[in-house]
Amino acid sequence: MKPSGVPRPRSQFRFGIVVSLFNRSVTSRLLASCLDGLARQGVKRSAIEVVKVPGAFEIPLVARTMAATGRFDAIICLGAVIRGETPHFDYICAETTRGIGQVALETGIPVIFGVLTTETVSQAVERADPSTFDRGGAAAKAAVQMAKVMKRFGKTTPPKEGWALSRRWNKPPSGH
Ligand code: INI
Repeated sequence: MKPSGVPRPRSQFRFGIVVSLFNRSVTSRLLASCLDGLARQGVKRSAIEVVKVPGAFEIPLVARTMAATGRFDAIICLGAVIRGETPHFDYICAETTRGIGQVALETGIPVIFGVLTTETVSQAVERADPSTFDRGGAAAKAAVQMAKVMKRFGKTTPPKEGWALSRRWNKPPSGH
């Protein structure tokens, strides 16, 4: 066991965070605890880029754009979709979930799903609260874990279609 008080080694990983502003009182908590979680794992603030978007529906496009830069080892998506009186909730949830999953598969970059989908505001607040469910902190942990997992495989062969999006796969082999 490491003696307490010994600082963790600095992480070399870089992370992109896309956070939606809709239900901002909840998403700002998610963002704060996610940044906290990354810091606790040795990630410098300068290794994190945060981009804000209007709502959860806009997250996948920005996540894909960030992933395609090749600058990040993982992208973390944070948002809060809370059921209202209309079926809007179901459409937003379905599109956001599908889009976020698609970004990871298309680019080969891990994309973390930190979007809350709840019935009520109080459920969302509880999930964002670092002293209870701490979904922001959990997203940070998952991002570091996935960055490590994918590093094990190095640069893998991209499929014929799909990963062409990512600059990471488009770099010429070294020596060329
Ligand atoms: N966006 C959210 O992030 N959460 C919600 O709960 C929500 N609701 O309920 O409507 C929501 N809607 C906005 C949507 O994500 C888009 O920003 C908007 O439709 C513009 O494209």
